[in-house]
Amino acid sequence: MKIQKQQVLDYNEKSLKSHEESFDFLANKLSKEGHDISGIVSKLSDFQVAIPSWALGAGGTRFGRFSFYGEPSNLEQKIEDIGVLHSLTQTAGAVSLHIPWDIPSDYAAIKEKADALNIKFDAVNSNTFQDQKDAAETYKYGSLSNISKAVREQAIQHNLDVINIGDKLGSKALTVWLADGSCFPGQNNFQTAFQNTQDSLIDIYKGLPDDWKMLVEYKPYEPNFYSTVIQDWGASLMLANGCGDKAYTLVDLGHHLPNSNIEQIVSILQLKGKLGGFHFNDSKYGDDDLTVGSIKPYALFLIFNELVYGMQNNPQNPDLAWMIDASHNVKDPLEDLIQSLEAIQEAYAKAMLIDQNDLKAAQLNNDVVRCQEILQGAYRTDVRPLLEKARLSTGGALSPINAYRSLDIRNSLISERGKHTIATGL
Ligand code: AOS
Ligand code: ZN
Ligand code: ZN
Ligand code: ZN
Repeated sequence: MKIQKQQVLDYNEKSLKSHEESFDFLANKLSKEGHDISGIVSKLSDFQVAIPSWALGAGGTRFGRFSFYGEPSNLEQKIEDIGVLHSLTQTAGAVSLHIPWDIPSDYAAIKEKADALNIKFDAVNSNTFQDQKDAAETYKYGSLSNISKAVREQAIQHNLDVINIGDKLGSKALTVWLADGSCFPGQNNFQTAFQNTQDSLIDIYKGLPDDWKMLVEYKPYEPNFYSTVIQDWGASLMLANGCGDKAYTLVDLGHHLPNSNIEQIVSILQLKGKLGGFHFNDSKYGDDDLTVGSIKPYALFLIFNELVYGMQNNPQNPDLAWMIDASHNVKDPLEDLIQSLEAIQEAYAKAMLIDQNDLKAAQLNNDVVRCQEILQGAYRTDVRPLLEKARLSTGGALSPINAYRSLDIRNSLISERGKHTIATGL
């Protein structure tokens, strides 16, 4: 499955005029207000988000899994799906692999396929939350934190193997997310579990190539419901600091207790130069992994406001690994990802409309009302014509979702792959 450039051009043809009208109107208005429209549009075109390999099939819940049909059943097909997303959105220029779900059987062939579709390999994810086939030790009671040295060593070795796999593909980061924790009070010694985790991470860190990063993801609960070893950004930051300069905190939007001020966390981590990566999704209750922007788009915008500020003012913080970590079981996964990519771009574009000088002046005057007006003025702007322009300038579709439907991609995938295919993942 591969979308040809001409198909997208033909599809765009009929909406071109109405796009131009709405773009000109908006660009004119925003330029008068002092915004650099071509600068914003080119930043939008440059912004690339990695697609998680595990989101290309319909996600499961612990109760069931319902295929959306035509799912990719191997890594080649997953890359092809991302190629479809990238052709339409021009924003999905990377993939984040999960090992062992995505071990390549032929590295050269996978690289060639990804290169041809202009897809890079972003952070690779290790998996010590499931027992692997034929493994000597079990992760039932934890991995890097386990009281058993043999289990810890197995988990450390797995992470080193993942680095090795990623290295062959051109990845430059390892994401570590641990399910380690306890379900009942007294089950674990908190200090021992934390110290074991730190020591294990240091062993992994020692195997990290010089130009790699280690991204330490945190999450307050699930699958453990009493305690999680890396429960929050504080724990993650301590562990990253304990490893060294190449270790950073990774923020997954769904990994916070209700009403946490995520934008503030993001902001302070950037100040400290320790924000390494992002898992975008949305949630109503917990780690719901819903489509980005589907529940709390204003919160997403406020997060982007801090990210934009950080990108402009915090040279001490490295470029971020932008990734989506969303999946569920009622939408076509590719349509879902298109919606997520659009929501990310929209929040980014709106955040770039915040006049940081005006905002600073209002803050210095303690003009609270004006501060809110500045933020909400940007938020209320319909920036979709800017997104369209960014896509158009790089060969993408004016409306990726409509193009996906009008090109009937899902049915092509079904006829190519068959109906009852299952993508690896959760
Ligand atoms: C788990 O909750 C985390 O979000 C991880 O990023 C995990 O590796 C990913 O969701 C795949 O299961
Ligand atoms: Zn995540
Ligand atoms: Zn998660
Ligand atoms: Zn999640």
